[in-house]
Amino acid sequence: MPAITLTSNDFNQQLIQSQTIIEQRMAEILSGQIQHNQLEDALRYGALAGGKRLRPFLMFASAQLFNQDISNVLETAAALEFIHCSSLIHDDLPAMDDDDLRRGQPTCHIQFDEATAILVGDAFLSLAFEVMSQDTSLTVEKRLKLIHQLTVASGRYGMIGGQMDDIEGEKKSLNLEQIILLQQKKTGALFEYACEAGAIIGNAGANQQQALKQYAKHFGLAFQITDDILDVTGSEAEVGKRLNKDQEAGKETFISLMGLEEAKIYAQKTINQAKQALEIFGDRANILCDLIDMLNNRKS
Ligand code: GRG
Repeated sequence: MPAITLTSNDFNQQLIQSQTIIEQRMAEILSGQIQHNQLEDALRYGALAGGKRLRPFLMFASAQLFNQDISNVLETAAALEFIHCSSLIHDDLPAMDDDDLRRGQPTCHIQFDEATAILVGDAFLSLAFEVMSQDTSLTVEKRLKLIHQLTVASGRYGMIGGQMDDIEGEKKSLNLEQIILLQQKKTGALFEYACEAGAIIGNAGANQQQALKQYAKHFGLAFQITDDILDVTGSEAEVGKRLNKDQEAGKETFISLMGLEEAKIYAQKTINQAKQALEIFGDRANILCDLIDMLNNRKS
């Protein structure tokens, strides 16, 4: 695979460049299937219809700290994004959040049907590990470690476990500590994996790995707080819909627990802690600092 680097010094340009690189690779992987049937159409629909591609960007930026070319992490980043896509498709199902729209488009089960959406989510999960197991640019040891860590991050100890905690949380009232733990599993685990994978591929030392882990933990928390803030400060139509949904489900959020103003302060404090964790990397970590700053100003 030819060398690929993020070339622009402008952060927004780098983000766009990274989105283009990952989407091209995901499209290539999906076009490798020659049959055109409903599953294939739905896979492309679920993977290639927008999204900020934050997790691949985190992985690229982490790997670049260790002078790794993006081509070395591209397959792992695509696999992670496929798992993220699978989680969104399953999360939108009637048995879960029961959403009709995702990124402004009909959700997978609305566009196709429920059975197809379940199978698409399952297929993305398998595809992720198919892609990683075939990544011959990495040693077998690294591949196995990356695959193992992704099973942990996405499975019962991570994202899926967090989703279950979230569903069970609807029946009881959770405190701040419990909400943080739940979100760390449900949403944070994949962000943490993105940074961890960059460090594994880049042969990071123990203190560098630890620094990135701390950054990623704070990134996940800041992401969730700002997501909750967005629910009450975003466009009116979306706000009404999302707030009612959370209220109906009886879910606690950072806003319900601490109020909007406190949540904003907490988000900023978390962002600052994330940046402090990266101090050992000096200016080389600017791109990761810019990314977490972006969370405060995001519109989606
Ligand atoms: C995949 C087997 C399998 C199970 C899925 C449904 C589920 C188990 C987990 C839900 C996990 C989930 C949806 C967490 C929420 C994460 C979140 C806030 C997603 C939004 O992330 P963004 O903003 O999305 O990065 P975009 O649209 O930019 O990609």
